[in-house]
Amino acid sequence: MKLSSSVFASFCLITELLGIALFLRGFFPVPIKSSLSSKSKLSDLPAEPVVGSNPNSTKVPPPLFNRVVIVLIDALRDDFVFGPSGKRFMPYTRNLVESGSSHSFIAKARPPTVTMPRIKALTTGSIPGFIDVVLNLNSQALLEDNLLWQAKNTGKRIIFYGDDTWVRLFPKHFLEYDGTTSFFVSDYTEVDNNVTRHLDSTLKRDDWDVLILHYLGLDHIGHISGPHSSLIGPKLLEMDDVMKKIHTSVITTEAEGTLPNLLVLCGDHGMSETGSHGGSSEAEVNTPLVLISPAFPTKEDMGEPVVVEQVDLTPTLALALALPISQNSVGRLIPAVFEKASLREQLRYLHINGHQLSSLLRDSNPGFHKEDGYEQFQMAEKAHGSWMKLYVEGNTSEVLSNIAKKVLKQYLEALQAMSAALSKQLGKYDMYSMMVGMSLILQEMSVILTLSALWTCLIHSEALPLHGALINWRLQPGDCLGWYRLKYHEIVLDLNSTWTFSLWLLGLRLLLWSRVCNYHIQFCSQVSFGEQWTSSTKTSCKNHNELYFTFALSVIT
Ligand SMILES: *[C@@H]1O[C@H](CO)[C@@H](O)[C@H](O)[C@H]1NC(C)=O
Ligand SMILES: *[C@@H]1O[C@H](CO)[C@@H](O)[C@H](O)[C@H]1NC(C)=O
Ligand SMILES: *[C@@H]1O[C@H](CO)[C@@H](O)[C@H](O)[C@H]1NC(C)=O
Ligand SMILES: CC(=O)N[C@H]1CO[C@H](CO)[C@@H](O)[C@@H]1O
Repeated sequence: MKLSSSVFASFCLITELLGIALFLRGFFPVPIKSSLSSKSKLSDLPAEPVVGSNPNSTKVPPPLFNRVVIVLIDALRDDFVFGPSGKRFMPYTRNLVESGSSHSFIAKARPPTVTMPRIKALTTGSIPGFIDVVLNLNSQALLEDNLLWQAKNTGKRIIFYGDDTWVRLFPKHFLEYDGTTSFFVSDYTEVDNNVTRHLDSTLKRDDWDVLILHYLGLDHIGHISGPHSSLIGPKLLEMDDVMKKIHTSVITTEAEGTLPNLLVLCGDHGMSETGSHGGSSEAEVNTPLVLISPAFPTKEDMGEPVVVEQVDLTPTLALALALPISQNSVGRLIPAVFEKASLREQLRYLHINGHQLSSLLRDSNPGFHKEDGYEQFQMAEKAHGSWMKLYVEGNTSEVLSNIAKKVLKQYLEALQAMSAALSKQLGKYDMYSMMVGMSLILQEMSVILTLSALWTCLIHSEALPLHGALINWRLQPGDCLGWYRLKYHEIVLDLNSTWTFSLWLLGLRLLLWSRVCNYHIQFCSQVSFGEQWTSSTKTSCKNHNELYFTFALSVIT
């Protein structure tokens, strides 16, 4: 059979690309998507469950806050606020955390701990996959249902100053914006001054509802000289000043008759001991989350901050502003924020969040019936209905509030289980397409190798050593179709026929691949997504932030 070499070459190329594509499809978890194509609407909300009577409410409870200011400090690690450096360099904020009307949390960011996927996580409530690391530098408008879209859709006016990634993700959402470029890592002054210079005038205006600030300077200092650099202190002091400025003008001075305002301090990801980020070590994953508002009770002492997921902020803010929760959000609301609402409203918040999570679970997991959380939610919803019946009947006894507390607990457990099931699913790999993809590549490699070996020895036997040079072996051609002698230092391998030779090369590649894959699959599934944070994986992963990239490279080469 005669095969033109260009046809053959294109055939090889197509197979290789197909193989790589299949493999990558399996490796990057398919994002969980709701089956509804459009965005969440208030009118889609389920009615409040009431046994017997006809429910007449489908609304979210009224908003808890009037204006919201979100201060996002890039690479703000939890100890920069809650640790000793927080005490030294962020005294004003620390005072609010310890004895102000505030709630403090450690928000766990999921790897990859890189800015763009984190912004997506904070706004959509879903967990972006590894593919987002690749797209980090090339972010495009975010089309998925998200908090900012929902806010804008209900007429909220949003102002943004800071990292221009936001401007690229949300090109039409802001009433006013000023994007700073994160391109020059050596600049840690101007990036922040460009944000702060707008503060004085913006804080005096009353034509906005949501103000988002994204400060990049701290992250840049981390990249330049690490978390123990002498530049960190002054930067944190500067950030503390910003917090003070906002707190005194927006939070403590409120107009009579309006709802209280909310100030949110958070980080997108942390910073490792070397000042980098991207991986899944504790220092990179733990970010502080401080919610400050006169609506919250005053603290007696700080205590240990509760651990929440970063994505929990999304449904919390949505419900607190009376917006629908974004469709693909896997977060669950933070109960502390809703403590002051009436029992009926608290139950309603949990019901809405549970309904959203259970719809997402139903759409993304064919075995959703068997999930514990799903069943728990159904039961809680029923109990909620019975409670509402008593409530509507005007029962005000102690029994009523006791039942409500039980239902609250049931809901919270259901939310936790459903959120965990969804997050786990995001971490699953499609082993089948990975295998098919890999074997396609390998088969194609073996064809090329065999043919090239044949070609080499039949036609150009002088080119034979080249083949060996690739893998650092010295090759001595004997009888061409007969045997090869491979020599590597003292080891001599006699290989009979080109076929055995190709197989041998193939084996080498297979070994390499399986080692890389095995390592990465274990690494990623346990550390990035799994719930089991054993101490051994923790230590073994500390220094492997760059593994995601190595892996992508090894797939492609
Ligand atoms: C429904 O509306 C009626 C009249 O407006 C009110 O009395 C009743 O409490 C409402 N039911 C619920 C469940 O809110
Ligand atoms: C800061 O603002 C100035 C003036 O608008 C602009 O020229 C400069 O590029 C900005 N710096 C950064 C880092 O975005
Ligand atoms: C309230 O409901 C409880 C439980 O069903 C019942 O025992 C109690 O008598 C009711 N109280 C009133 C005032 O209706
Ligand atoms: C290792 C081995 O089996 N070598 C054999 C390869 O084939 C040649 C001739 O075809 C034999 O002489 C070798 O002994």
